[in-house]
Amino acid sequence: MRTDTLIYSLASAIRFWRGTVVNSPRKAMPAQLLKLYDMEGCPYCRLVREQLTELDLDVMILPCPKKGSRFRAEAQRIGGKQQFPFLIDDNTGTQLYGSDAIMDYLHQTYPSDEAGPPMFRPLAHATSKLASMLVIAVLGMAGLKRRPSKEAAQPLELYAFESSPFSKPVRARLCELELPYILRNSGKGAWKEVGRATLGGEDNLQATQGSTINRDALARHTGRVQVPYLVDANTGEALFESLDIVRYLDRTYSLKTATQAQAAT
Ligand SMILES: N[C@@H](CCC(=O)N[C@@H](CS)C(=O)NCC(=O)O)C(=O)O
Repeated sequence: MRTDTLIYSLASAIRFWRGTVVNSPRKAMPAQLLKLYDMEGCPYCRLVREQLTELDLDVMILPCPKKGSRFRAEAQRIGGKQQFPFLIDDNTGTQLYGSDAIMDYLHQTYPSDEAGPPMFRPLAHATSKLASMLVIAVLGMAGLKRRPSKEAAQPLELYAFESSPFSKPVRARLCELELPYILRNSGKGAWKEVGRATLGGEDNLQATQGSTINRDALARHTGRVQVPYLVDANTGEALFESLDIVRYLDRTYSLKTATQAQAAT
């Protein structure tokens, strides 16, 4: 098993695999995409992203790694400080800092039919910090430190769910490269689907059809329900497989030399 997969799996286990299963599939997304100024490796941002998976909500991620030069200044201009997570919801004219305030807001504004077990906040904060520390200890500043990159004219699109150990390295690289992306949250429709990496073939696709908006879209467009899946409208590229996606991002957007990028994968 890859070291990063093992570490990200352990981190998700520490978080009790929150951010895996949707509470109840959403019938439609909010009219305006939510926006989250986010740092992938930040434990508070993780809690918000877990909830977005469980509430089955898409979100525009505006990555703000340490020393980031693209969206940090924007967050400061709009909200007054560089603190992450920072949520903007144009559907209600809301701007919020603070993971607890954001989670309370999302819970009230976008309730689901079957709310999942409530997060006991002190435990959520403690375990999320522990998960981040584990990742930093073994994988370094993954998802925290800026890598010089070319700008993308249009946001990329990523089908993923928060706890997925294969989605995590892709989100980490998108954050490091400061590439904005629409996170198409694709949480599993039920706990019984956990552990099944890929759904393909007619029987499996029948089972997953309509389970969530994004899983349904994946099945329709690709014939496969597997995450991560990246779509890049800038180049017309669309691909599965975390390692291939990270290599694609480095090749296309990183300003590091090819050798450095190769060493980092
Ligand atoms: N209480 C806040 C704490 C958020 C926080 O401390 N975020 C850190 C990142 S983990 C941050 O924004 N640091 C400033 C920076 O990275 O520039 C919350 O729950 O959202």
